[in-house]
Amino acid sequence: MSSIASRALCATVFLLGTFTTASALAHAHLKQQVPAADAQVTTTPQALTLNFSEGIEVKFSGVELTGPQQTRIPLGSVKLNEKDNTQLIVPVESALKPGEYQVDWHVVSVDGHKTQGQYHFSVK
Ligand SMILES: [Cu+2]
Repeated sequence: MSSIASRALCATVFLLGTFTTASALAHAHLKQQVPAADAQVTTTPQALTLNFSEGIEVKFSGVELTGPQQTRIPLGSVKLNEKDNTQLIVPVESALKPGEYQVDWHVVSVDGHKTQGQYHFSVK
């Protein structure tokens, strides 16, 4: 489906939703990420990359990384790929120790809808 068509569908769903019950069709869902969900990496990634199903409003979006012992890992500021507004890039600015990491993301898509989620990866 083209993005114009899906945006139109999304707006339609939104309008219908105001008369019936809220619906979550066609918002920005996380499609793919690097490091991948549940992946095990051997080196610190330079950045977390998150690809969504719709364009993202970067001002209203954020990503948090939590490491072993619930340590909050400092990240650089969230950017959009200049050529692809569905891709968020978050620099990782310090070396990651071995262990389990959790990524929490929240975004607002270009149609103004909020979505959020989380996934894990590990560092060997
Ligand atoms: Cu939407």
